[in-house]
Amino acid sequence: MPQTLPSVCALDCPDCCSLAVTVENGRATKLRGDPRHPVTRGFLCGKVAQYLEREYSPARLLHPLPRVGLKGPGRFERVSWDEALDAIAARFRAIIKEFGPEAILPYSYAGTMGLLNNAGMDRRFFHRLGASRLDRTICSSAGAAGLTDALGLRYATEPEQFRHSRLILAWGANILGTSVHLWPFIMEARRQGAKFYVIDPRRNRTAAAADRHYAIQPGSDTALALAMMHVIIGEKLYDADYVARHTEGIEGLRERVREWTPYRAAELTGLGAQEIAGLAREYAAARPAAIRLNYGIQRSERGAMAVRAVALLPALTGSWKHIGGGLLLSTSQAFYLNRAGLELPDLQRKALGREARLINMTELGGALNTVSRPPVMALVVYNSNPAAIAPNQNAVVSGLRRDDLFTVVLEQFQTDTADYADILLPATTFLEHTDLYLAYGHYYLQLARPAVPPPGEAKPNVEVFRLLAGRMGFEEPCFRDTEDDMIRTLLDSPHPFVAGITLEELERSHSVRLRLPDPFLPFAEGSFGAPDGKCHFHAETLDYAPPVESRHGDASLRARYPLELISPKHNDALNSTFGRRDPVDRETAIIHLNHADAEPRGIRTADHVRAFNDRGSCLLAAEVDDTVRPGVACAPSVRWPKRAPGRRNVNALTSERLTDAGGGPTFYSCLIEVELMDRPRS
Ligand SMILES: Nc1nc2c(c(=O)[nH]1)N[C@H]1C(S)=C(S)[C@@H](COP(=O)(O)OP(=O)(O)OC[C@H]3O[C@@H](n4cnc5c(=O)[nH]c(N)nc54)[C@H](O)[C@@H]3O)O[C@H]1N2
Ligand SMILES: Nc1nc2c(c(=O)[nH]1)N[C@H]1C(S)=C(S)[C@@H](COP(=O)(O)OP(=O)(O)OC[C@H]3O[C@@H](n4cnc5c(=O)[nH]c(N)nc54)[C@H](O)[C@@H]3O)O[C@H]1N2
Ligand code: SF4
Ligand SMILES: [Mo]
Repeated sequence: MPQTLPSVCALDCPDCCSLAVTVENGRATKLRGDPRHPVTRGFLCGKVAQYLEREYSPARLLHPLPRVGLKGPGRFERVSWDEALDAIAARFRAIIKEFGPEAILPYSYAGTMGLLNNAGMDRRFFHRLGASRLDRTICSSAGAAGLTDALGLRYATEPEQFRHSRLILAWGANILGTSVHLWPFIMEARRQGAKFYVIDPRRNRTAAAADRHYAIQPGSDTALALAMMHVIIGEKLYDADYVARHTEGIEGLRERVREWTPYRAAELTGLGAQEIAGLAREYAAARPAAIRLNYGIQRSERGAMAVRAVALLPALTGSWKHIGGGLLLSTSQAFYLNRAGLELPDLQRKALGREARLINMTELGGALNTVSRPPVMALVVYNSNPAAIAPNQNAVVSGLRRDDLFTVVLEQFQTDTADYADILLPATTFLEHTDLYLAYGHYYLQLARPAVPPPGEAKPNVEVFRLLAGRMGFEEPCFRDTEDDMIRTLLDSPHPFVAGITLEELERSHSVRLRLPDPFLPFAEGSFGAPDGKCHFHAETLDYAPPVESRHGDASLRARYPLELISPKHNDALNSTFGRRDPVDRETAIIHLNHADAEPRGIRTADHVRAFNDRGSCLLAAEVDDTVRPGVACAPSVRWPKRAPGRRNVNALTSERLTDAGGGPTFYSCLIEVELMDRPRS
């Protein structure tokens, strides 16, 4: 008899869907979105609707595999778990003896969003070891810094409320590609007459479906936001009552934005001055107006400032007062779980007598190649594929190739990173292990139990680090915690948003709304994060300068590399997770160009081109389709480098330069040149 079991999509996606898995004879045969979940609403995105192909792929890793031969070609031979774990522990001991524990570096991100397998037993293990800590900046840290600066708290408008909006701005947010469960709410609003505008350098799937597309130049959003404030304040379109009661510094802001005329912003953004003024007026007049800000705008050099500037707009218009107003970037901060209890950072003191050093994951290339004290001598990679996704790929790969670097990789598939492993360990998928999930695009906490058994000898990250702790002789009881113990620890939090949510309740309901008022209007009455509860404009630090790598940046660099490259997410990919799929591979091998740039270079659609700058190069197929404006190029990400000729993807072009705050990557501030390589015969 087929059974239907609940689960949760663990991918790094704001929607964190609730799943219904049909299981027959221990095998999953169908995956659907749970119709009862208020955000999932019974459907899945295209990539996960086909997840069972990945789940049962013959390419899944099944056994522990030490490498044979050189790093890179990826040849491995099977051993037992005992042999593999003993070998890792022995090597760790030798490295600790010679270099100290900080020579060991974990490298992980959000291959799974499940809290236990993302930041559970692994954190305990590395803290107890005294390993270097990883600053997990690769995605959202600039945006988090900017949002905190603006609001003091990272709360957001609930997705369900977008159905009540009259004007919705998708600002650096490819909703139809990267958070599709917001779309039905937007459609509902539009059916009732709402307008939907997109602010994005390329005409993506979402822009193509919008009422209007503002094709802004990359990295210039702060200029647009400042000019919108110029109009809103100058024409007295702001909510004077809300501003007086719940904000601080309007006079300073008025002064600050006086010089930010739409004409000035027009030059920097590539938009028309009238267009900018019109957008500001419409935004201020619409009640309610909601902004879906996503992480696209903060992957540029001053990305934190850009998020901050945009996030001040709803405070100015008082839009937080309305159901369907405000702004949605991330909801994750509201999940006040006992993360310290899960991760046990105090174990570092036991190992080192202090906090371990912190290494920024965006600078992995630098960390592996520069002499530091101690040098990084061991790398443990899980939930991530740095050989594909980290910037400055040539540096990353030359680091991974180091003979004296001991690399352990926990993976489901043989990624590029896995090819450089000394020991490759088979990992379970979210359908195969227990985990607890918060979300960054809604306010539901969810529990998933294994729906199917793991293939071969694959193990959850939790189990691998538990076993390694045993091998290292760690005797603290926390290393014997079960998954349920860890979930109970997480739920042991006094915060009113989660107080009283129990494992038993989660077991019954699978998905539990945080204890929030319904509707949740986080800043309707102020209650911003500052001690006085106000939104502080502190305009003296609010300003715009173009990224060094942009058309208004370093002129001599631009003379050599005249195109601004963005490499946003592909609609049917999830970073590099689906890089094995042929259609994804084909479409992440494309660079979109404007005619005005392609023609003088003799480039036509389908031509093979080389994209290059001082950091490296990669080979791509041109698509001359004017989805970007002149001077901009767009290469959807993230391809598996080993599927590309020359084994490089666009991250061979991106730099390790960090954002203005938060230590984030600047993937979308990247100047390149493109040249014709050859024309495939048709
Ligand atoms: N299909 C799919 N879904 C995903 C992912 C995926 O790879 N594929 N990845 C997941 C992850 S890890 C994340 S972090 C989220 C990210 O979700 P998003 O933030 O929505 O994704 P991005 O593609 O980074 O950026 C969104 C849009 O910002 C635009 N953009 C780039 N530079 C600028 C700029 O300077 N200004 C403005 N206004 N817009 C700009 C891009 O063209 C893109 O259309 O999506 C998640 N969901
Ligand atoms: N050029 C460019 N580069 C980018 C971006 C971009 O927009 N452009 N986006 C950046 C962003 S926003 C992000 S978040 C990063 C994402 O970078 P990563 O976090 O590295 O994400 P993925 O490429 O999806 O790789 C996740 C890996 O984890 C594995 N995995 C999944 N579940 C588990 C598990 O339970 N256990 C173990 N051991 N492994 C598991 C998957 O098989 C997959 O190979 O990429 C960044 N890189
Ligand atoms: S990737 Fe996102 S939209 Fe797709 S199923 Fe998972 S959570 Fe839902
Ligand atoms: Mo991300």
